Amino acid sequence: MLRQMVRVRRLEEQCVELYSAAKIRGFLHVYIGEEAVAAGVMSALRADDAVVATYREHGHALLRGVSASAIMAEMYGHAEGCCRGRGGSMHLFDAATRFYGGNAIVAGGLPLAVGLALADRMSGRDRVTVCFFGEGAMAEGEFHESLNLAALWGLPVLFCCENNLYAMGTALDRSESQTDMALKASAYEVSAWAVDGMDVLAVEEAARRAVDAVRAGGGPHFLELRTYRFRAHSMFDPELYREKAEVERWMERDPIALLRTALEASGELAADQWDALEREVGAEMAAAVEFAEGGTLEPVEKLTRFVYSEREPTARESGDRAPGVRGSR
Ligand SMILES: Cc1ncc(C[n+]2csc(CCOP(=O)(O)OP(=O)(O)O)c2C)c(N)n1
Ligand SMILES: [Mg+2]
Repeated sequence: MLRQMVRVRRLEEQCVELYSAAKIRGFLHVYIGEEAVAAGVMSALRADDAVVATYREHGHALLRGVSASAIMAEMYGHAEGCCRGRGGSMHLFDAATRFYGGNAIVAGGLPLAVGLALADRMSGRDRVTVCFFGEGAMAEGEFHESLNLAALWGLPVLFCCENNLYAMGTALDRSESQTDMALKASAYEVSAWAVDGMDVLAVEEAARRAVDAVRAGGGPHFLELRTYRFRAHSMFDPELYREKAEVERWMERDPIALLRTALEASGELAADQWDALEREVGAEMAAAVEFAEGGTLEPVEKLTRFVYSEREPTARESGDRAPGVRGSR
């Protein structure tokens, strides 16, 4: 898990640098400081589970198994990226790892997760769908609709609220009357509890417990991961809404430093092992940048490709539709 968190940190530090060099354009929201959440939760999942995330999702994609190279090429808008350059930073997507985005709409991923879980339930599969979202999403109608239906129908979803205390420049206690997110979720008869989101071991343990309960048919569960973003909301944020001292206080609980220190103290991480880890991750990210640099742009005439599915409808899909309507075209 230490390695996983370092991979996410180094990937995003690289992205910030490339953004400043105008190699990456558009919006860019980094997860720096919050890595323990994705690392802990992902380690509790099976390969056939599904993951839905937000626009702050580079780390989730990487830890789900999308390669750093495919992510970096996507950041560049190149055809070799995981969405052939059509998604960019906010819309990473990869069907092979069941990573369903990358959603730019706040709370937009929640109904998608409920739909994926409903499909699994109807098909009799014991898969779990994990949905990550910020605490800002809990002020949206979609949060309430999704929690209600998931609970009512007992669907296999794990809702993971990444509570970093701010929604862009708005502090949680200035925008929501109930600031205890787990309590708010439990209003829907969903098992919900809060976890220290800077402690990857605590996150992993809670996620494993929750995922096991969901998979065993216990219905939706909810985790409030209490965390903090060390960087600005996006690359266009002058950060006028919080004190530097507050950021520094949270940085003392950097999830990577916490685990590294604990492993060194217990003798499980020697100095040369840390150096090797840094070197290997550095090489992985350098290779990803090189891959992205060597990429190509899709020709303009192909830009509307994939707006509609190119797959032929199956007989069942054709049969299910009204006469004259052909599949998904
Ligand atoms: C429906 C909708 N409303 C507003 C926005 C603009 N917006 C983008 S990010 C954001 C803040 C969301 O905060 P939070 O859910 O806490 O996630 P965080 O960025 O802290 O990870 C807002 C309001 C949007 N993308 N979608
Ligand atoms: Mg937030």
